Amino acid sequence: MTHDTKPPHTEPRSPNRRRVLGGLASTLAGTLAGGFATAARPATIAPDTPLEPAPWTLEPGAPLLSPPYGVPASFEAGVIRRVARAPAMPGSGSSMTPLADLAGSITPNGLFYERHHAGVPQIDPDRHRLAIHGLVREPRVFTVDDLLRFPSESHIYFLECSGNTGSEWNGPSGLPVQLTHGLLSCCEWTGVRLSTLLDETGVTPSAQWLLAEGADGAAMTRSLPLDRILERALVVYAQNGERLRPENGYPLRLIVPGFEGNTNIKWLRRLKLIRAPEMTREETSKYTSLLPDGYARQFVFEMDAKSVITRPSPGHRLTARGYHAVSGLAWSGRGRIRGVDVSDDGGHTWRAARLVGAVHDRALTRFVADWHWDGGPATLQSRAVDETGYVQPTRDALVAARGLNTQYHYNAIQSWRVGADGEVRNA
Ligand SMILES: Nc1nc2c(c(=O)[nH]1)N[C@H]1C(S)=C(S)[C@@H](COP(=O)(O)O)O[C@H]1N2
Ligand SMILES: [Mo]
Repeated sequence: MTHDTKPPHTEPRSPNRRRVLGGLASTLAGTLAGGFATAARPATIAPDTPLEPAPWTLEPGAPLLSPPYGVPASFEAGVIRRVARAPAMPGSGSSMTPLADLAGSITPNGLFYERHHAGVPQIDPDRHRLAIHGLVREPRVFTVDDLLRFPSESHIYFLECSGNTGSEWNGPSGLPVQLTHGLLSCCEWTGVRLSTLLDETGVTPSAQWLLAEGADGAAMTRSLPLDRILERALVVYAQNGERLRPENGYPLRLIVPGFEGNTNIKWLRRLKLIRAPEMTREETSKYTSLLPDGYARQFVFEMDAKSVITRPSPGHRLTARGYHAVSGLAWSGRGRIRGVDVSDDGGHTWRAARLVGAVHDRALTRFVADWHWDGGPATLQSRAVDETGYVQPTRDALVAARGLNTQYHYNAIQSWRVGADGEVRNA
């Protein structure tokens, strides 16, 4: 790729088609005739070649309701959640979303990553209750049916575990993107605004924080600063149009958009209005980050802007020189993605990628960049910038700021190396 050496973000982020094609043509000029590498073009056929009927056109297909709840094509059986390592005990651990195999920006429910501290409780929705108590005027207990009577809202938000990409703190892990970045998913959540429920109970002026507790064996509990979450937090009962999956919090969960995954309490059973943080296990021993100076960061809620190339990524092999679309995901816990730059020379030069589809607040955003592989070694990287102007850091800058004593909030620029053999590696 012949790079622009302009600083990032001096170009419009959504160039029109003419500019894209013009840019591509000039990028590839001199190397390629006709715009695309001949080696990368699909097979050609003579104009009058008769097309043989495919075998599956010769008989009727499977009947309706086979099965009644639809499943992916059997040929896609390899597109599943996977674990990076066996959990220490059954019920704990996490499974990861196959990011390299997904299109667009929505994660199908069956592929949404999982993180459980004590397994998945099987909760009967008719027996489940959500209590709101503490510093309120009128404590209340809600059934799921009660919540269904409130006005609902639907919003697309990503969810990312604060441990996501922790594998890369000590340098390239060799893992594929599913196992480096797959504690990350995005869906449309439907439920009731937290503020609507607090209007029901009334909140006393001394209530500054909110304690949220799950009904699982871990009784996962976190304190949240009320003023920072009230605008967006939701108590949800549905994801991508259907009720929450058991593993994602059925029948009720808290969604705190942009905040680290663990604050999004699943199997939500209680919200307590409190004066100051409760200092639970999850905010003292866990989910704090030890800095090089011996101090620890605590209550690190927002997930910093981050991006990763999902195609090509480790495990893929480029079989032809010439044009390749480089595609990936970008997100920020502080708002919308403003832009993504892509490099093929390890970050020496950058080009603006196109943002594809709607760019939602605190949601995964798909980007695509045109790339010409000259057949030599290359290092592909992406760098996200969010609407606050925050720029995704290099690994060196992140390690300089945070040190190597922490497992959480790794958001550095990720490198995928393309060898002369076309193999893509995390090395
Ligand atoms: N009650 C409860 N809530 C929980 C957890 C849990 O173990 N129990 N795990 C947390 C963590 S660490 C993360 S990253 C997210 C994972 O949500 P998911 O399993 O729907 O992807 O849920 C959070 N909420
Ligand atoms: Mo997490």
